[in-house]
Amino acid sequence: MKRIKIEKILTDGKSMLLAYDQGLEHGPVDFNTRNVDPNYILYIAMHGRYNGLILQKGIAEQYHEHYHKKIPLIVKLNGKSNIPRIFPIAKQMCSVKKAVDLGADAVGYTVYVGSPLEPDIFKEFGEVQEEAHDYGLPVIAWMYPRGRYVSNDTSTSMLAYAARQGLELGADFIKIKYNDNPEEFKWIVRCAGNTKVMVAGGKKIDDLSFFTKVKNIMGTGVSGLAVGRNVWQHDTPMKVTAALKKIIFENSSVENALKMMK
Ligand code: FBP
Repeated sequence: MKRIKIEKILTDGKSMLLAYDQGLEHGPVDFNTRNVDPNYILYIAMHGRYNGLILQKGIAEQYHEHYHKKIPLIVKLNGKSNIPRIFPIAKQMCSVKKAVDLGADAVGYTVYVGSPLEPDIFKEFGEVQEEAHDYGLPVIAWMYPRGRYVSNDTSTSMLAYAARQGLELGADFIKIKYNDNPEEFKWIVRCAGNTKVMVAGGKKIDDLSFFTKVKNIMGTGVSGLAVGRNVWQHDTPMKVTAALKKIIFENSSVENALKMMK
């Protein structure tokens, strides 16, 4: 079996990734005149020394010369927009080979847990996972419960099932949403077994709430955070980045993180 190079997106077993695939998922509604420019995000990712930047193929290609070899790259292989209200499914749009050509250090794929199209999603994810592993590339699975059979996408039982599916499907990392309950989240992390858990940032919230959330999350045994809007929608993204790093990698307190924002 080929060795999977997970260390490329980890620092001492922990990780902080910057996600910038929202333009496809949500449209430009998340952006302002600064963060609509991919160069602004590349600056934050590189100068903030993130463990990786998550991009769709288009931005990865168009801005390649600006970031190549300066920041680990995670290429998202599937995605969807929020315009058609169809069954939740995001088909593969970028091949693993293309991601390798772009210099990817890992690939990402969204699995809509509970979707009526789950069998097709599992099949495609299985192919992507095997191909990526043939190249030694780690696979990050966005395990997002969604669709008419999912009544609560952040309940502990649903997230625990999603985490377990990530392990069973062969993801090296899963990216999941938080249930706002650190004690119960520990069970979710246990369900993921040796698959490492990263938590999604979510909608932009105030500094105290966000740092408290991250501090609580880091106490549950996760590997880290894959954050987007709470960093690049912030007025001072480099300060948030520095404060987040203190919490994630140095176990710093929320109070210390807040002081760094002054
Ligand atoms: P945020 O930190 O901005 O929430 O990004 C996390 C993320 O998983 C993105 O990678 C993705 O574009 C988005 O959330 C999808 O969110 P949803 O499917 O809930 O709209």
